[in-house]
Formats: sequence, structure tokens, C-alpha cells
Amino acid sequence: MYFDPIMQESIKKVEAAREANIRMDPRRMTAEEKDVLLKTYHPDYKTAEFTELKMGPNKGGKVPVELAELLQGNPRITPEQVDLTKPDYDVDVLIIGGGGAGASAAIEAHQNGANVMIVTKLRIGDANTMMAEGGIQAADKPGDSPAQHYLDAFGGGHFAAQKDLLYKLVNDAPEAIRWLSELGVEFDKAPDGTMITTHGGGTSRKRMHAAKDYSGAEIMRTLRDEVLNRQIPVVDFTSVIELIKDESGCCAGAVLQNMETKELLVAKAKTVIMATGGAGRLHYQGFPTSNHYGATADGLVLAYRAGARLLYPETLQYHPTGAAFPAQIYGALVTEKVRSVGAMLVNANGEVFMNPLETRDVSAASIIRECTDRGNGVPTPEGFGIWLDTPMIEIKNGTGTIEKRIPAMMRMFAKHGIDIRKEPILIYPTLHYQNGGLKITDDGQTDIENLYAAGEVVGGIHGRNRLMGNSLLDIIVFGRNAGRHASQKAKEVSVGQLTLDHLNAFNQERANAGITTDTLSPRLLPDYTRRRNTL
Ligand code: MEZ
Repeated sequence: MYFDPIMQESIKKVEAAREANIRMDPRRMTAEEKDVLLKTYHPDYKTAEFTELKMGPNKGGKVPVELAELLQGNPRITPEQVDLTKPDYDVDVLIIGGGGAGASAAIEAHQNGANVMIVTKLRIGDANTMMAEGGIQAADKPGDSPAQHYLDAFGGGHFAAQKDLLYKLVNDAPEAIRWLSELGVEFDKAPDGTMITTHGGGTSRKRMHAAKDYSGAEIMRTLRDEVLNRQIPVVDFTSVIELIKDESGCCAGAVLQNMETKELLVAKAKTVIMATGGAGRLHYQGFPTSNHYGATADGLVLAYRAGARLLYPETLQYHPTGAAFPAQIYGALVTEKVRSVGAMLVNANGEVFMNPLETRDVSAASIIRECTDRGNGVPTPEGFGIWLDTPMIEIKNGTGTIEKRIPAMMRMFAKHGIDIRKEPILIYPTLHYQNGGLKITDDGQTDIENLYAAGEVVGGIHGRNRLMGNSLLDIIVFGRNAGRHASQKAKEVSVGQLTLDHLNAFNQERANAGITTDTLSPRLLPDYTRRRNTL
């Protein structure tokens, strides 16, 4: 890959400054500096990109314009189109979504004796879990504690996390690591068998457990194997397009649609677990995304329509280091672990402008400021980028570190002719995670009786910003938790008559609010149709 002449000139400055930069220990920003930075540069503060919901449980609350369009969009079916009297599936626990949270929930519900089924619009494992790279947090080493983990995450999330949920997350973390290890996850270990752990942005202790830089893929591989070994049924290439309730208003199943044939199917269930993941493929504010192809906010839409409240739907996470060049990998995740193992962020002039391990929202805002108002970004075909000086890693830690600790990064850039051991890489923030989502209680239940939720579709665990490695953790802790509670609850539920009446109520409320739109929701898959001829 040829860096263009401007990039090459800038690389020379980065190389010239490297030795001095390596010795730097850039100070952390003060709380006041962070506050001003976020309000001025973080995308969450761009008020024109948000709108007030005109209807539903969060009426009057702000959400991204793209999400409002879906939350208030047209259902894909009318109640008359579906025969609810002859369900195609009848199970104890229906799990919607085949990522890490859904798989963990399924394993735990199955362990508890439930008749459980997973439905997924793609295949099991096609999920953001698979794409998480840097690691999973757990305070399981001497000198660390769940209390310390709590303080880091609570502060990093701007003191907005639901305290009971965060308490559960950090306290159940060591057990989550044990469970994954016993299932077969190959975490990185020192020769004496202890886990190798590193820092992430905003952590006060090294508690990031990793499988090189494909931690999520290794976890998902293991969970998927366990689901398949247990012969838990997985209905794949089938989306959920509506939740079903019974006449007492409890969640009682879902309307499914085969993605290929468009055939409608009915799944009746005593309890349902929503584990549909995030929304990166909505490309809020035109950002590229690190997310999986299926991340289109379906769970938020389905549950909101059925009456579930959302918490913090206006807060999104832009991962500071998405690939900014070359175009083929624009927006792809460059794991935070690259900074954990020693790379620093350097501007076009070769200057270090921030501590590389500030929290994600602060780091993203700082990079945006550097590229916009300060004019210190490196021009790329898509916009601007900042250097992540990867050759520093081997200077600090020795030759071979990159291949050993972040081989996936090395491979991703090598495919495009960039050797990250010798050349820095260009990054820019990419849409990575939805901090907000469905409100749940600590047993995993949403506002709707018998509808549980787990994983990225949930809001409030992390507050208004999430630390690295707490998402792989939450899918395990809250996935298992939902599986346990939903299967227990299923033992005492008897489902009444199935109905889709809530759709009529939703349509009426839309009409009363004067909402008219052609948008069909849930979106199911991203829309990359080229609408203008730009050639
Ligand atoms: O928690 C994450 O989002 C994560 C592990 C991402 C990464 O940078 O690797």
C-alpha cells in the first residue's frame, strides 16, 4: 500500500519524534477539561442530530434521528396477517439473537431444564461479540477488587450507571471468567499458568483478560460449540418482526419471518429473552461502524413498540480508533489493546496530544478536535485521520510483541500492504456501541412481564460511556442471569390467548401523534442502496 505524499511527509515527522514521544507520559485531562471537550466535540452533544420522540414509553425523550424513525416506524405486518391459533413453535424460553448474550442465556436456561430455542436473523455467532477484540474485564487478581472495578466503571460512565446492575456486573465477573475457561476459552496465560492482564482506557488496575486480539471470536466460538453440543435448537436466517403478548399483557412469543422465503411463523413461549445487540449499522451522524452487519436496533424497536422503556438511548459510543485508511477497512475496529500494549496517538506533526488511555468518549472527542478545530489531522480519501504509532510497541516491549499480542491487527493491515511493526496506522472514531437500551431490573426483566433482555440491547449497566472489556463481560453476566431467571419464571407461567393487539394500540398512538412515514421497522438489515449516481 502506498501512503500518499502528504501521508509520507507526515510519517517522517512521526518517525523523527518517536524516540522523544516514547519517553513521554502525557498527563490525564482534568474533569473540567473533559467536560468542555465532550460538550464541544463528542457526537452525543450535536443537538441537531437528535429528536424528541412523539410517542411511546419515552415520549418527550431525545434519541438519534435515525433511531426515532425506526421506533416510530410502520410495523411490517398487521395483526390480521398472522394466525396465532396454531403456533409453529411452542417453547419455554425463546431467545431472540444468536450472539454472546443469547448463547449464554440459552446455555443457562437449558442447564435449568428449560425447553429453549434461539432464533436469529443470520447465523449463530454472526454478532458484535465475534468482533470484540481487546478483552474482557474481571477483578480476579491480587491488588484488585470488584469494588475497584466498580469505581472505574462508574466514573467512566459519568456516574450514571444503574448501581444494582453495575454491582452485579463487577461482582459476577471473576465467576464469568472461570465459567468461560471451563467451557474452553483459551485466555492468554503466562508460563506459570496465571492469566495475562492489561489496562484499558479508564482502568486503574490491569484486569483485561484476552485471547490475543480476537477475544470475542474465541468466546463466541466456545459458546456456539456449547449451544450446539447441547443440541439447543437454533432457527437461523429468520428474523423476529413482532413480539406477541397474551391477553393479560405478558410477553408470550414472537412473529418470525424467514429472511429468504418471507414466510411468517409463530413462536409461542412462556418467557422471551431479547438479545439482539446494537445499532451501529444505522450509521448515526454518517459515521462508519465497527459493528456487525446485523446491528440495526431491532430489539429496541420491537420492545419499545410493545411498551418497554429505554434508558439513555441518546448516548452512543464512538470507538476512538476505527481504521481511517485504507478505504477497504474504513471504520473497522483497531482494538484499544493496541494502546494498552504501548502505541500512542500522534497528530500529523508528530506530536502526542493526549494520554492514549483516556476513556473512550474523551479519546474520541480529543481526536475529533485534533482533526477539526486544531487542523492537525492527516487528510485521507474519507476525511482525516490521526496516527496510532504502532512501531512504538516493539520498541517498548521487544521484537515479536505485535505478532504475539495483536496478530489480528497485524494481519488486517498486512492485507493492504501496511506492516504495523514498521509503519504507523491512521485511525478516526467509528460508531461502536450503544450505551443506552432497554431498561431492565437486576433479574433481567424489562418493563414487560416475561420479556427479559441481555447484552447490548440493554441500557444502563455502563451509564453514559462504557469502558473497554465491560461489554464482553456484560453479555456473559447478564446473558446467564437472564437465562436463569427466564427459565425459572417459565416454570410458573401459563400462557393465555395470544394477541397482537398492542400493534393496533401502537398504530392508533402513531396516528394521534400525527406521525406519517413510509419507514418499515424493524430495519433487519442495513440499507446501502446507492440512491444518487455519483459517478
Ligand atoms: O469492549 C470493547 O468494546 C472492546 C474489547 C473493544 C476493543 O477495543 O478491542
